[in-house]
Amino acid sequence: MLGMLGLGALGVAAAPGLQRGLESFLGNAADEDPTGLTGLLPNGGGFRYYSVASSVPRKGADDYRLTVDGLVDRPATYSLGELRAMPQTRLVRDVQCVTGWRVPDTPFEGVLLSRLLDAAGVRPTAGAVRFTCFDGTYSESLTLPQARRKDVLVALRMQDKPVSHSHGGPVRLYVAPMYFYKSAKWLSGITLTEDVRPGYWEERGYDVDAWVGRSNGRDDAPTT
Ligand SMILES: Nc1nc2c(c(=O)[nH]1)N[C@H]1C(S)=C(S)[C@@H](COP(=O)(O)O)O[C@H]1N2
Ligand SMILES: [Mo]
Repeated sequence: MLGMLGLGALGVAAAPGLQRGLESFLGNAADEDPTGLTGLLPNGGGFRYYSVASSVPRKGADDYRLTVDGLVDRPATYSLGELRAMPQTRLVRDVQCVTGWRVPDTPFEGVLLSRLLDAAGVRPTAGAVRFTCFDGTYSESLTLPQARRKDVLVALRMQDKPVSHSHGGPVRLYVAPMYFYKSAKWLSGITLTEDVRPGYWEERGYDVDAWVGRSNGRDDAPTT
């Protein structure tokens, strides 16, 4: 409990853009809710749009690039068109933010992360994957076995539409079995590393293994 209280303060200190941009709107709500705004923002279908960066460039078919590098034999860079041309997988699961809000039965569609890892030829020394974002700030991580799961996507579509800019488009990560903070928005880099490098919220105390219902989110989070 003390840990979580400490976390709230840390999260706010580390997100000055958010505080500056939204404090008039939210008052102190963000103090208690560092990873998912408390529901005061206009949102589509139960989602809270969330960004720790104060502004994020818009990218589309002309200028979007996804790099796969690190401990791989064949580093690669994909355009949006190239990702769209690959086989697409569709998943329909509940989205669950660690702070409690959830959106049931949300379709995501995209390229299996494991396919991109196989194409890159992961070296035996690699044990983890680090994700970086073109917002310049956010990062995430998965162990290699987690990253190879069939319910982890490099998502191009969400709610049966191209992923919108606010939801992290044109390409975001979607880690279906974990809290939504694992699903990095504005995905631009996939780097194979030896060990897990904790991501943005993980450096601020949230669990690296963010299984819904089995990590340090809310005690009452449902186990879907
Ligand atoms: N780049 C980036 N990705 C991010 C975040 C962020 O602030 N920046 N927030 C995370 C958190 S805590 C949540 S709940 C979801 C919110 O996704 P949404 O804005 O599409 O609802 O994105 C996750 N991915
Ligand atoms: Mo979140």
